[in-house]
Amino acid sequence: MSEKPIYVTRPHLPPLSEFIPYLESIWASGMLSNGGPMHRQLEQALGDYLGVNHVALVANGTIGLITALQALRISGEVITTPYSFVATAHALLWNGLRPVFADVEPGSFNLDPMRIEAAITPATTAIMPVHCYGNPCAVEAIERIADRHGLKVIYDAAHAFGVRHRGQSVLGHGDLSVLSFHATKAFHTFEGGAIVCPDAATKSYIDQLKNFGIVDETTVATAGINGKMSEINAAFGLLELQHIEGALARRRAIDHLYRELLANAPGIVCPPVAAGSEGNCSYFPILVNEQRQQDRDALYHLLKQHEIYARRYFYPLISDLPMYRDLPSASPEHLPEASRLARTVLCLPIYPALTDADVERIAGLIANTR
Ligand code: T4K
Repeated sequence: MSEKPIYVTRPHLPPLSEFIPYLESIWASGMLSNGGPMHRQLEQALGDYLGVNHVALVANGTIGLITALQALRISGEVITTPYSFVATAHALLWNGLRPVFADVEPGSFNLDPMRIEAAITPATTAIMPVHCYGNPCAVEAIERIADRHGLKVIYDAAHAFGVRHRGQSVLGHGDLSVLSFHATKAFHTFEGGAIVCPDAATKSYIDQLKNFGIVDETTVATAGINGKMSEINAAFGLLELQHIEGALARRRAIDHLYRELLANAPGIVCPPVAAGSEGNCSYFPILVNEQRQQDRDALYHLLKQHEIYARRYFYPLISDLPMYRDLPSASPEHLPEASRLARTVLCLPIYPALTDADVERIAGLIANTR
């Protein structure tokens, strides 16, 4: 039996002593929020690290998505994926938009460009794809479709911190990309997120939107929201950024070890990241296929009996949830690939503190059962 429970993820936490000087600095400045020094420094540092020019920090990824949709004044229908975390589609409902679900491509977990194009109607104004598990979407094909039909593209890049595609940050694609810095993410600020903007004017508008629409003491230009990141979260992000290379390297080593140990496990497929891309190993999804006698759910429960809490990300599909399932695009027949993934994918634990012995035990349980 297990020595200790193993969760799908655990946040990376640097030594507490390293955070104290940041707290002292916040105490000394008396600035706790509203774009203080930590906030400004983290925006700059993230831009440098990620290789993007304009980063607007937000309180979390969900408010980032909601704000991004507001910033581009999206209306009507938005084509999106059912194979994601609920926040993707909820952000559309919170803007009074109609989600239109299109199926994902076999192999990539991401929206299928052909299905996107087939879903366009006169009411479509935008596409909201997700770089699922940090695997880049077919960004070039999506861009061509968007250009052809005059659509905006907002990437839900919640999983895509540091992901590169053809040597460049994947966050440079689309009109806006939205990151999540939730505790469960490869880079985190406890809660947090960011909107990657193409230019200074867009960032400045988003900064206004996330601060109630305030321009100055007497001017409120637009009906904004409170989507600001606090100084404490931003300070933690600055510290975390100093440790990110080590944390990502450990993730890569775990990813590599799982692939080696599961290479010959019958009925288990470890999908590779798309060719020409560098992922961030923020998730380790496996596909459990019919060559295994027991299905995905049986494996999930078997691991659970050993206090290994793998997760069925993303089951149920968003399109099967009560607030979406009556949409015409939500029918399972329309979404065969996403439905298959929701039945067969299991995300195994992956996080920097996971030891090789933990990985060997998890992989052993999978490989030695049928
Ligand atoms: N778009 C996409 C594609 C997303 O995946 C997400 C978030 C968003 C948008 C929205 O971004 P945010 O608004 O969250 O910034 C978790 C996260 O809460 C969520 O952020 C994430 N996606 C989603 C994929 O996973 P749950 O419901 O699975 O979380 P929970 O509480 O079950 O945590 C998972 C495991 O992590 C636990 O078993 C234990 C461990 N854990 C968790 C937390 C919070 C810790 O060890 N420490 C912690 O502090 O949603």
